[in-house]
Amino acid sequence: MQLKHAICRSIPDSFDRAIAQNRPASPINVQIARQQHQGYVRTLRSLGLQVTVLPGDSALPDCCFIEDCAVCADGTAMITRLGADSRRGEEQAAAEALKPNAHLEWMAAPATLDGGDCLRMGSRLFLGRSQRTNAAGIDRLRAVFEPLGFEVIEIPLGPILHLKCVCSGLDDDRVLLAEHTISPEFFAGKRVVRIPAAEAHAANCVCVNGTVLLAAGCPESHRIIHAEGLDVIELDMSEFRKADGSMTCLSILL
Ligand code: CIR
Repeated sequence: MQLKHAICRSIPDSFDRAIAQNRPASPINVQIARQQHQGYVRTLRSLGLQVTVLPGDSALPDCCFIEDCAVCADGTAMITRLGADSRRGEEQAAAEALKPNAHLEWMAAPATLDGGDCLRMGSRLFLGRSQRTNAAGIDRLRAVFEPLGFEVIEIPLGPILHLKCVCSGLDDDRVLLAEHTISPEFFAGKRVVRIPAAEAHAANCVCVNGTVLLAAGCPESHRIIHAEGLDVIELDMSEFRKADGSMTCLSILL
């Protein structure tokens, strides 16, 4: 699938109060996060994407993780109801930005879903059932996308935050998966490219038209992806990792 656009959202001043499952060893440095975010946007542009960067909102410390606000496929964008209370409201700006490019669908309480739980590969939507994405959210996603010809495959995640914390698509046929996380059997019919558990955070990568944006400092994953015939660009994501985020979370790709 040829990607053309990305929607990103700037780092708010309050980013050092973003949700973190574990307290980081050192606090988030907002200035460094901004530099890393600029590097990410620059890289997407260098790969030919037209990137829209929405302003951050200090009332929403996690708002740069815009991926969680929508699931987009084939001209339809389902605007999510985010699983974390403190994040509700982030979806409004994303919806405004998506409106010119997509038909919008919405979800209502009690449904919750974070976009980081949804991995699209061709006509399949792999969907994590997680602390953030509940049964009603999954039902709503099915109601929107199954009539459009998508097959929705539910994957129970247990303690894993989001599905794409442990896997992402290299293309429609290849999934990058961190070992000892979820069963490769969920991806029947796809080629599963495994990376070592010690580099699990590298499994959250973005592939833009044949080039993979990979978290820096994961040499084995770099080698494995390169051996798949893909170019790799490493980006330092240290400040996003402290808030349990990484590469996919920072954009909605169209
Ligand atoms: C959160 O806990 O919601 C944020 N601190 C991290 C969200 C990361 N999003 C993603 O992986 N799609």
